[in-house]
Amino acid sequence: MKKTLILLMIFMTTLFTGCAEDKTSQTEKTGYDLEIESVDETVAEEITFNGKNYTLTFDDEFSSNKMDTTKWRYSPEIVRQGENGWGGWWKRKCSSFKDGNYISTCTIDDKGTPVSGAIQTNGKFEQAFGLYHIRFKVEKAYGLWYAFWLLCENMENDHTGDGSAKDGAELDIFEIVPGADRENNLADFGMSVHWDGYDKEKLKSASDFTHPLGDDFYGKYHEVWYLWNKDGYKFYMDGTGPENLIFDFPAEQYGKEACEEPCYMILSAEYGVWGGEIDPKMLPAHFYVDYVRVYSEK
Ligand SMILES: [Ca+2]
Ligand SMILES: [Ca+2]
Repeated sequence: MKKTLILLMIFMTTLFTGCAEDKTSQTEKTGYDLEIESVDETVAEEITFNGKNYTLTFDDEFSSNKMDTTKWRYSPEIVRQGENGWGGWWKRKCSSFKDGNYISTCTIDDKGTPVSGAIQTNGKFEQAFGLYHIRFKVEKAYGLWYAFWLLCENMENDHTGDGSAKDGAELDIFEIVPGADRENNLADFGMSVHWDGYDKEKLKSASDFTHPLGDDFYGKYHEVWYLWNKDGYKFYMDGTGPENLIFDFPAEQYGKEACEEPCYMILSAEYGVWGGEIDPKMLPAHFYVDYVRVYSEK
């Protein structure tokens, strides 16, 4: 009886505060180790990655309990619902900075709207090419997807539709969609390139979603290295050896030529049909980011 009351109180608290954190209810619900980890290390200004030298150009270890506004801004608070229910329900209150992590909280607010946090670096940090290194973990939840992506400002502009990504692209470093294949209990997990602008007549896209994720992926930190150069885009996970190269997009196959325009970074969670039907019992769910480090080839 007492336990029921406590759980009810926790539920009420969550219901009325929208994005409030509650470790107790989360741990009971998901069984994950919800300890937030932050590696506390000195970040080298110069590194070598697969035989090439790189210089650090951006680093956020998220070590203060607030957003570093010299690096990030909140993504616009929009309810964006396009065809097929695709969209983002980004709310500032669903972004938090705690225990050395950025946290995007995905939940249903007190009006019944699915909401999530997103931050981005436009106007603060934009770079063409480079090595992007992130340490993160996510929780299993249906109805949504988590993403780390790069976007050129000019994707919204009119493009010639020349078939080349050289003049701007959206580079989705990863998207994780826990509810995409509920029948087999697998998450869609992949990398994409979109180019020639968002005009439907001209937009071109290429993706690789051949590496679905099982339950062992959730609740644990993973590291990704994304290498973008004139040859194309390479994605390494949990190591940087050849065996860790999960997605390899040669430029000639994925946009004819590699994007040469500067892009800004976005950390986000979104809802849409791709994620399957929302299961409120799986919310709140979180996207934790321990750090984002970006390098430029010397
Ligand atoms: Ca950290
Ligand atoms: Ca183009």
